[in-house]
Amino acid sequence: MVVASSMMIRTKKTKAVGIPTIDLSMERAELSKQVVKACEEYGFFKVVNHSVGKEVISTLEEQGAEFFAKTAAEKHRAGPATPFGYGCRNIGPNGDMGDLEYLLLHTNPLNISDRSKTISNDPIKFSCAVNDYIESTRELACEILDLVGEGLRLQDKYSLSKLIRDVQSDSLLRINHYSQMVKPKSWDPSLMKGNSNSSIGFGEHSDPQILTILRSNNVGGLQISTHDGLWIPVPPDSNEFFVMVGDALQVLTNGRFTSVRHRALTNPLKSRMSMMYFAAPPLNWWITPLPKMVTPHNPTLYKPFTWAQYKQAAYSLRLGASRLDLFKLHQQQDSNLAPPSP
Ligand code: GA4
Repeated sequence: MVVASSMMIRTKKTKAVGIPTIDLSMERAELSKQVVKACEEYGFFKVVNHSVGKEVISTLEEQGAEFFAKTAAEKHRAGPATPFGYGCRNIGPNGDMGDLEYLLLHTNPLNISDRSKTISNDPIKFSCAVNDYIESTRELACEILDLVGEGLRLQDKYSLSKLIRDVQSDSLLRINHYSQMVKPKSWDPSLMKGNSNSSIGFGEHSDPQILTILRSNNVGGLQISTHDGLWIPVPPDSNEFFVMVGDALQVLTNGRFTSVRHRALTNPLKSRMSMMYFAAPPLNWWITPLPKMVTPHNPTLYKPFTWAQYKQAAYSLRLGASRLDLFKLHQQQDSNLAPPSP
């Protein structure tokens, strides 16, 4: 079974509301409060005044653009993505498709230097660009997790960032490229209304990890879903980063934060490139609600599981599945969790 790929979007309800924007230079106590509030209300926010260097961003963007400008045959030398390497249209192992091509990399420097040989004609330049970007976005993720630790008044405010600082961390980097659509000869831009010429670039899902740090060029396409199921288009901002709560952070906070469901639509006129750092713990680490988040009034909602077990569940299901339901203590029946059809 295959999910819609070039399907035109007759979108359900969308809503024009402000995306929470958090200025990282503000006073610490207020800052940690705002971070917690945004994680609770949207599971999503934009950060400004971050400390990631402009050059670190532009160097990786150039390397990505250089790769995606290659011929299909050259790009396929870096694939197929199983799950790492170059992928085109296929997302994951269960038949999900999207109008995109991508590079998916493990953040371990040895894996990067190995992969770079099939990705770039100058593998050292490519791996340096990737490693610098990972280092900077990991720091940003740690800073945000420490703010969460402060805002939630955890006994050890570093307990969340420790999960992703470990050298064995299973964090990933993804670069997605959504080409502008090829128009029929008779295509007339004046006929275009709203999103009617867009297709699904990357279908609706939540990220399994703890936190995602996303940056894109100045082309729109990302949409997030609010808790009440409305789609909000996210105005692009190439200088700033967007932060998303992942499934693992939902569990660590015992459901106080909810992972944000999101999707990407293609733009009929411009190509979009996005880069995501997915912050994850080592494979054998346990994901279980933090002690502070469990009280007699708020008993634990999830069974304990290792990150490896959660990944295995994620890869056995479709992209859009509510995979956390499998780990809830009081499970509800959900047709969305059926194993993929053969
Ligand atoms: C979604 C978030 C990340 O992009 C990703 C994706 C992964 C993949 O593309 O290989 C998954 C998807 C993501 C969730 C469910 C599984 C795994 C495709 C898929 C169907 C790299 C990740 O970690 O999970």
